[in-house]
Amino acid sequence: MLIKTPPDWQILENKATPEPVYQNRRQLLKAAGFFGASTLLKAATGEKNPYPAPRNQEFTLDRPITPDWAAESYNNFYEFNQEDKMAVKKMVGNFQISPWNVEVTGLVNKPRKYDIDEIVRTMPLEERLYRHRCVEAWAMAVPWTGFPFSELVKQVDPKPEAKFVRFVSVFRPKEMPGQVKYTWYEWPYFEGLRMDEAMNPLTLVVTGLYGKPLPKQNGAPIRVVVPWKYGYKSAKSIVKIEFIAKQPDTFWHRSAPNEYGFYSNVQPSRPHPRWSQRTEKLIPEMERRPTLLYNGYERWVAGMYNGKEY
Ligand SMILES: Nc1nc2c(c(=O)[nH]1)N[C@H]1C(S)=C(S)[C@@H](COP(=O)(O)O)O[C@H]1N2
Ligand SMILES: [Mo]
Repeated sequence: MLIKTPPDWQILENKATPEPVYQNRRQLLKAAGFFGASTLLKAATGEKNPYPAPRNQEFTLDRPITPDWAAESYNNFYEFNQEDKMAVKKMVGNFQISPWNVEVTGLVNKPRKYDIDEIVRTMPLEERLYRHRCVEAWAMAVPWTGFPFSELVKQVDPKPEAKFVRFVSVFRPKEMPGQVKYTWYEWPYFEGLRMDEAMNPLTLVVTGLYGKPLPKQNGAPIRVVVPWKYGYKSAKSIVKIEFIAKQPDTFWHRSAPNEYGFYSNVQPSRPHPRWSQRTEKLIPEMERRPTLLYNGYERWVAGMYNGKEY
């Protein structure tokens, strides 16, 4: 039997509620006192739903918010698929995100293991509108929910020798087909930041997107977001955070040293061997715009650099 299915973009486009409509509807429902049974139960037991978190008004955009259906169906997540960004969402079904622990270790006085539920319950969650820029030149602008990485750093109390932070994504070959299929990569995915970059107020630990828990394809249940750097610096589905003395290697630098440096700050005048970085394309329409230095976050981050980092 031949069943003709329309391409995904089409389906999603038709079914999608535009973001402003969705927001208004939520507000109306709230005002009318509409709360689901689970919300009531949680209220009765003293457990509150942290989503949506209050929006931090410091972060505004120079472009429209990307529709949720686009940000949640056009993904780079090589643990699942590297050929087809729209396939990731369909391949995450077996990926188990609960229970989930994050180990914070290395050169710290108070190493600890966090349970994801504890993080969501106890950390100061806020919503931030951030631009996101992939090195492949596609870009989006989305409301992440999370908390400054510096809040976590405070709790573990790094030793003076800690100069870098290393993030390690989960290794689950039974649930992540890309970790089996793409044998030439060094799994699990790993990334890193210099200590001052990690402590920068922009560096966010993210657990939510569009006022809801992070979808699996976007790096559930917990990822980091570093908005002034190319997207690959923002590791998904993190299980380990290590404080170390020496600059760590990274997944992409290891796989193609001439293409990916450690810093990877968004820099329109420095072309990547395969992608000129002069302009970018906003998903889903793919309209072109000029790339902004440090992805538009110069005010927050330029002081950390002398312009030679790559
Ligand atoms: N573990 C892991 N983290 C990852 C990736 C990945 O393949 N694996 N891709 C990176 C890249 S290249 C980008 S652009 C962003 C994409 O995030 P998004 O799918 O939520 O837009 O995740 C980054 N984090
Ligand atoms: Mo990317």
